[in-house]
Amino acid sequence: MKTIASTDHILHFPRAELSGGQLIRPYECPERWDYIVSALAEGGFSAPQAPDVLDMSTVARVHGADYLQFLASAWSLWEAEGYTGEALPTVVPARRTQQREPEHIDGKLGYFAGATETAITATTWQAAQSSAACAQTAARLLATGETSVFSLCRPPGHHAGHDLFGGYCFLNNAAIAAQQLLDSGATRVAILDIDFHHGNGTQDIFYERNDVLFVSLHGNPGHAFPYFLGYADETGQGNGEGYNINHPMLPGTTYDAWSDALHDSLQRIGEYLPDALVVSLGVDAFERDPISFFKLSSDDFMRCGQRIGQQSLPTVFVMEGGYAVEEIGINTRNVLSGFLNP
Ligand code: 6XA
Ligand code: ZN
Repeated sequence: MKTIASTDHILHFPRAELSGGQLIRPYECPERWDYIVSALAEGGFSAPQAPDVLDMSTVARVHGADYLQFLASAWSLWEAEGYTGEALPTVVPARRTQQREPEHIDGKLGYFAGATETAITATTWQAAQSSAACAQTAARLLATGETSVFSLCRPPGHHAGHDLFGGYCFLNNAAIAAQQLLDSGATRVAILDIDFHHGNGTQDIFYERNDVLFVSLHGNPGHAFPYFLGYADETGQGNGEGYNINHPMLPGTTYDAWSDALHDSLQRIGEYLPDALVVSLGVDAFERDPISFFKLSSDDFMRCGQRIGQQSLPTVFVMEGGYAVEEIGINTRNVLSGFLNP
């Protein structure tokens, strides 16, 4: 299995995340990438390959033009205001307010914010584009004959909606991979999101479409980020009705219950007869993850990978979350190794 990764990930390294009322060093940190690269090398995986240059036309099919323009210009507008800190949203369009994009950068940040913990820095946009390029290159490789590819994306993507950033995400890498597979000839693509958090951005992007089936296993939104999407009764809309499946689960969920949801998810994916599968691969369902509440062990990630591998679908893995940093490499590798040895 090839790995696509970009050293540009280091260009996104904000100093601050707003968490528990404090500005802390972000959980989503550059060394996550290093631990994964090391664990893959130790496991005999081939060295990561750099991505091709990002083709924005695919990105523009999953994100709004106004949003892409915002991401590209946010830092210069922020600097022009004379601000010296990192760009964080402080005011959002709440209920019963206008949904119009303001002129001022503080207003724009809130308008495009899906959550307010995530900072934009001078070089965040470059890192986000290179991360998306990894997903796009992985999808192209799958379309030209590879049977599985791992896209080591950083920053992650599954909270990035059609026109929303937050939850450490800017461009939706999994959605871009799925769109690239469609653009390369696939008729139907399934996305399986096994990150602990609901993939609200991915759901948002494909909610009214039936060419992408979105299936997510995650912490119940009543108890877990992103809080405002991810319930089981969100099943899609219009053409997309029936093509969105959520499996929210409660605090303390172990592999027994979690794997029932995985089994159901893969059965539904099998019935959809997709040409390819994109896995949003977060490993924050891990029992020692600092910000999550599922109880999967490192061995469980191997079993999970095996179960996905039994589907025998051409598969792109796209890295999402996972914050038990010293164990992120082994847990990620276990999913991929399990997949290769189902
Ligand atoms: C912010 C929590 C962001 C969760 C990010 C994540 N308080 N998403 O891992 O999958
Ligand atoms: Zn997560």
